[in-house]
Amino acid sequence: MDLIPAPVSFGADADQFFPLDAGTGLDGGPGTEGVQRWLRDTVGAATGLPLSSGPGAAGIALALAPEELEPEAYRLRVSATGVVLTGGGPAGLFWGAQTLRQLLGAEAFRRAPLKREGWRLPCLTVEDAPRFGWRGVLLDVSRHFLPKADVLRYLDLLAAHKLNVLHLHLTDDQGWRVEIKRYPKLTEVGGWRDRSMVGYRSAGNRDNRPHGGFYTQDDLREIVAYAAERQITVVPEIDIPGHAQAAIAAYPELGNHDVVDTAALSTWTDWGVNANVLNVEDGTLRFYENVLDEVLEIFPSRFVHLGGDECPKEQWKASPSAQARIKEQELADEDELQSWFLRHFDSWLAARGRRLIGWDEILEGGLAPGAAVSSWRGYAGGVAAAKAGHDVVMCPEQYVYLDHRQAPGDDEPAPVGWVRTLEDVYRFEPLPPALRQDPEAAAHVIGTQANLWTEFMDDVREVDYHAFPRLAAFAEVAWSRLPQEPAERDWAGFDARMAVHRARLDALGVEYRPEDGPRPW
Ligand code: TNX
Repeated sequence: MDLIPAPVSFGADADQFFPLDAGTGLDGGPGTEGVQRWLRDTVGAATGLPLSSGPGAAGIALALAPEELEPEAYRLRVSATGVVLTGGGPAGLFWGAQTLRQLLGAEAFRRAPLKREGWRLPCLTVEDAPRFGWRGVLLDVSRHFLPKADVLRYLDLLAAHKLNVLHLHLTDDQGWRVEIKRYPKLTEVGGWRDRSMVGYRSAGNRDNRPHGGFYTQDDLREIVAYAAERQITVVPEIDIPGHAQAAIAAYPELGNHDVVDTAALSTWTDWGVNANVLNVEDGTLRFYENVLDEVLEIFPSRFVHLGGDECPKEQWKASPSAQARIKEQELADEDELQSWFLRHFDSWLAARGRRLIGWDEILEGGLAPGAAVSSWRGYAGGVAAAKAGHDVVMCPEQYVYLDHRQAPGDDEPAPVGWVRTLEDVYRFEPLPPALRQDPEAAAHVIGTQANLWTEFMDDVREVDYHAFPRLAAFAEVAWSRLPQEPAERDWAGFDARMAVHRARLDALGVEYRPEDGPRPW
């Protein structure tokens, strides 16, 4: 039936169908209301059928069976006389509803009906459950701001692919995107810059137009609530101690003012790794605790991402206050200083019932005790962390960096040279051989993630082009039970299903990379 991601098991009765019409209703007990609402709002809108709920409504029965199924698992039975969708929890039920929509055909992905008759579901039984609990996508809303409406639309796109974590990269050198009431200059100053670099790490070539924007706390609460209705957790990232020039531009006292004139800095207009990192003074620790106080109020996510990537240590080497901290804490070097800094926030978060996750550089100088790791520079960091008993999200840039080109050729819009094709993503295996041979360590791989950095994507059309169709392949890697040996994967079979899936994306209005790309626009 061309489902993406492929379900665990699937059995169809050929040429038998359940017809949906104006009389088809939804029937379900407590805990199924959210999925009923979603079905009515989306499938109802696309089909023009009322799909009314309530006593006497019949046709599509929704049920929860927590004693029988895992929370994210579901079973979908369609017979000629009715549909029964059972979820282990509301999440499983919701993922089952996504499958149901795919079974109705691409037209069910529109927002208004082209026809009101002839809707039918094929008779079948699907049993399904995800491989990984963390099936994430990073959206970098810092390098280029993505307006709220686009983020909400992305949550719908993630849900349609059974992806359940949106990692929002909210701060970086080039922009601070989260309103912090106590420190308004973070968005007033750090939310804006006067131009962007156009090439890849090639200073000098600028577009000479301003960029910026930020989300109010209410915007973010809305995003979190909209995500929760779709069984998606929003993980906020506040990147420290590197990738922080926007914050330093707003509050120069956060930078290494004893070695550079931080008051002269502005929100960065270049891409790459930036030398202007946070200082390690008490005032900076307090500042970020206050920031995180507000962040925790907005985001209920258990994990809070604190970055930790690409923090050059030159300024700390020169800074008397950083050196004093190294002495005071009896640290060996600047790597240990970064580790000390993150450990502080690891225990600060732990005291508030949260957990720190950071990029794999946080392994250098020693991993904070409760920290989880996003392994981006290949698998090695993730393997080391998992073997040491830390949780890991595998997101190696060699496979799942969606800012890398989708095909060779200088006419591809992403100036980043590496090529990660749809097939490369499909053949990505989150568990490398070193972990497949070590089940105890492998159990610490809580999931996988695709990362979309937006240095070169200044609107949602660009984001669509780079995200899709690759996110469809990634979703199958994260959800389905594919052969772990990449060479054994049925790429041709997936490619054939993609032909059907592209029609779904068309109906949703996703401007994915055409098969015979690059894009014509
Ligand atoms: C590395 S991945 C970065 C990002 C860039 C990305 C570009 C990571 C933790 N750091 O800051 O946007 O490469 O591909």
